[in-house]
Amino acid sequence: GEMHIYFCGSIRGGRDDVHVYRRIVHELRTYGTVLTEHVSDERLTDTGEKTEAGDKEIHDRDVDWLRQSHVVVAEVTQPSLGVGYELGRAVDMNKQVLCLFRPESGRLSAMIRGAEDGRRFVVQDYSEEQVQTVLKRFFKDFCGSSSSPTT
Ligand code: 6IA
Repeated sequence: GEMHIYFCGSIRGGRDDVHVYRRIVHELRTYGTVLTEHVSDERLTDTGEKTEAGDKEIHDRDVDWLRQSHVVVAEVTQPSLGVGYELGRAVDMNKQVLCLFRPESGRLSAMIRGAEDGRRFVVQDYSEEQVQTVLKRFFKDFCGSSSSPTT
């Protein structure tokens, strides 16, 4: 069936990179259903003008989506407690994980860089122009041939 992709990006950790999230989510849609498209919604701000649900509902729904996902893709450049939490839960659920990091902005947490095992947990340094290329390689190498673009 359709591949379910859980995308993680900073919300209350800061929205500086939302344009990068948009680019990634746009590309991810060619591989399957993105369960968390709102993360790349420019109208969703870190100050919370667009709160339709309480924090417990947000948490429980997100963990549920995480459970239903086949692959987790996280943009980890902007540090976010929520993204770190989601990645920890994803590892515990034995999900296939890709972390995308733009090294120009500093050093990645040892708990993310150090979780890399070259198989289930992949950390990829990249720059914005490489989004399409790195995703293509990741889905080919780590998500099997059945998960090539469906366009
Ligand atoms: O700690 P952060 O807020 O930066 O955590 C971001 C991560 O947690 C994202 O990858 C999301 O999957 C999840 N998350 C955090 N907040 C929300 C949210 N609304 N809706 C959906 N997912 C979320 C937050 C309310 C907003 C008005 C501030």
